[in-house]
Amino acid sequence: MNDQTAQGFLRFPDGFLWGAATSAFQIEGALDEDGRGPSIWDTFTNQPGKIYKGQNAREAAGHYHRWAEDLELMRQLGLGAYRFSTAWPRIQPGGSGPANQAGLDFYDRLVDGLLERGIQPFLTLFHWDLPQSLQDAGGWTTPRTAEHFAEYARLVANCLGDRVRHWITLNEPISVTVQGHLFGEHAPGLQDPFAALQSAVNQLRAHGLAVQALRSELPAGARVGITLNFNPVHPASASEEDRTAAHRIDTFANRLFVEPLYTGRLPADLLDMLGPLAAAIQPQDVEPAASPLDFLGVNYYSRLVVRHQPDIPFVEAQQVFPNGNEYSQMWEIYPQGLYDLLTWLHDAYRPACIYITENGVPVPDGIDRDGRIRDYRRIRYLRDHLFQVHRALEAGVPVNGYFVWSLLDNFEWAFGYQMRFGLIYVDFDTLERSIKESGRWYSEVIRRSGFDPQLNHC
Ligand code: IFM
Repeated sequence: MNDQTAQGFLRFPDGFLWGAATSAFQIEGALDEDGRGPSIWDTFTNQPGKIYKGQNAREAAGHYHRWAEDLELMRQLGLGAYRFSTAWPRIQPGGSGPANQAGLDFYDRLVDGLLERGIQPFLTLFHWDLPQSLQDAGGWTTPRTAEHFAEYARLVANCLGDRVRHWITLNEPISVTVQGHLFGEHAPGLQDPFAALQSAVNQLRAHGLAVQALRSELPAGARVGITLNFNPVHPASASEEDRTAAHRIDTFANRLFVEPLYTGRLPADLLDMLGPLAAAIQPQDVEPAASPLDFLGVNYYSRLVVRHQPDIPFVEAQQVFPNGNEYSQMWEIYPQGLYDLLTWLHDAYRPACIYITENGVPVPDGIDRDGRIRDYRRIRYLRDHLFQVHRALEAGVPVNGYFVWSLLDNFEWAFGYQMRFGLIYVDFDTLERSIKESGRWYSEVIRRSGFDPQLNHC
């Protein structure tokens, strides 16, 4: 735990929401059932060499058929909220046109099941599974996809708006832009800076149009937000060059999406950095993104340490991994970054309300002889990050809830099933579920609305 001073039990405010999160493509499986259409991730996972060991999400965690069992597990954990995404290709198999009723029915049952158990649904409309037919027509490189997204938002709001209070438009648009359109590590697998930039602008536009559509369909009292992921950026050294490199990456990784939400404009220094590339976009297309929000969803996993690297186009910076820091299978473990991030967002943009919509760590868990899953590293990670959330609350940041990523072990995109993020272990042969030690620990945190940071569980 970083910079922790001796103190007792850390209590979170009354009404603080404790949740866990998932996304449709990562857990549902049943890709060809009940009229679901193909998504860009179905296509991408079928291409050789894209996913660890050629794995796919045809079954994933089998949630489409095991949703009732999963609801029971959520109840057992004592969750106050559950963040899930609706699969656009289940609801509009071709990406536009009338709703596929069977697709909507699935989420209808899920929402009723959550409410029966006193668990608040947080619904994300887009967590990366774009209908393939929209990709064939240009995907996020065309503003038409933004119009289609608003229509889809309207359909879902009409069906579930009487019961779902919290709505999230997009999940992590920067990942779609960078990993999907610049590095080609995610669907749709493009490596094209022009397309990347267009995807950013069109996602911002889609978000704004969807907020407007949701506001016109949802009852008063509905809460609308977006989920962005952030990585505080630190220079590898105190040199002027490294500090400039860190600023450039920060503009791209952290400010590209949040700034238009609060100003209606792309960051001016971003446009300078892009130079001739900026001709690929109409900057005024992002104006709808400034439609007022009820909350900001924040995903936090790690920070970035960068150094000057003139060979890298536009940003002239490169990530480095200093020796001596603690790393997980994917990223550096840096809890202090969550406090820094929350206080920065509060100071810079004053969001009315923040939910941590994802935070978690991959751990190579296994079942011990006695049936227990001793994922102590995850407990330490969650404890140390919650400690920083508590610090941010004390500093006056309006954090209203926290969601662990993830409820279940699931399909971790290009890493396939190699990365386990769940509070609940999934045996991917049998789909049997078992609550991990971290799930039991989190359940106690929820029950007591806090924890004692001095207690060492590991
Ligand atoms: O699994 C992903 C999730 O889909 C989006 N946020 C980061 C998680 C861990 O990589």
